[in-house]
Parts: sequence; structure tokens; C-alpha cells
Amino acid sequence: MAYDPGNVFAKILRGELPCKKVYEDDHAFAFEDIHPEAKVHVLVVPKADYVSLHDFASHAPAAMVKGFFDSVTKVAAKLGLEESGYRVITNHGPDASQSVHHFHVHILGGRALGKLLP
Ligand code: DGP
Repeated sequence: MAYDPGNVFAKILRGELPCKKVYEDDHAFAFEDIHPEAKVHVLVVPKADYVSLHDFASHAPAAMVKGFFDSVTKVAAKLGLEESGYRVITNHGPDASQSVHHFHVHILGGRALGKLLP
């Protein structure tokens, strides 16, 4: 799938759509999910155009991949989740119901999350 710059996360990154910003650095931008599924539900997106995990892991420079995942852990720490714990999820493709085709991870926490799948 080719990257579509009209996706909602690209619009958020360009400031064309509002969001509740949580964190930003050179590599990543983090904001609250519009449909939270836990007390804390934050999305972290790279500031670069990748469709999904496969695209990001295959094509992004190694320094960008490391920078992004460093940012993810910084966001979790900023949210106060480092000690209590949290879950990081990324959905790739139809069976995972990926709905926004700009690579992102979900950070979920703030309560005991239980099993991996319902
Ligand atoms: P998924 O592609 O399935 O990993 O999930 C995409 C998530 O993005 C979903 O939990 C809802 C969230 N989302 C979709 N549109 C918007 C939006 O315009 N603003 C925000 N903050 N979140 C959105």
C-alpha cells in the first residue's frame, strides 16, 4: 500500500486537525486516542511517512527506528506508567483492523489490562 498523505495522523502532524498533544520530539509526536480503551490511551506516530510497522521497519533508517522507540518509552515514562506497567500495540493490516495508515503504536495503561486479547 502506498502512503496516503491525506490520512488523519498526517493531518494531525501538519496541524490541520486538532488533538490532545502529550509529547513531541524530533522523532515522534504523541496524542490521546479519540476513542480511549483504557484510562490512559495514547498514540505515538513517527514524524515521517510510513504506512505500518512493516514499512517502517523495512524502510526507515536505523537511527529513526531507534529514535522512535526511544520516544515511545519516554512517552510512557511521562505518562507515569514506567513502574505500574503498560501495553504497546501496533496494528498492521486488515486482520489487525488497522484503520489509519500512518504507522503508529498505542500505549495503553492506567489499570490492570488483563489478557492480551479479550
Ligand atoms: P488502528 O489503526 O486500528 O491501530 O487505530 C487507530 C486509532 O486512531 C483508533 O484507536 C482511533 C484513533 N483515531 C482515529 N482518528 C483519530 C483522530 O482524528 N484523532 C485521534 N486523536 N485519534 C484518532
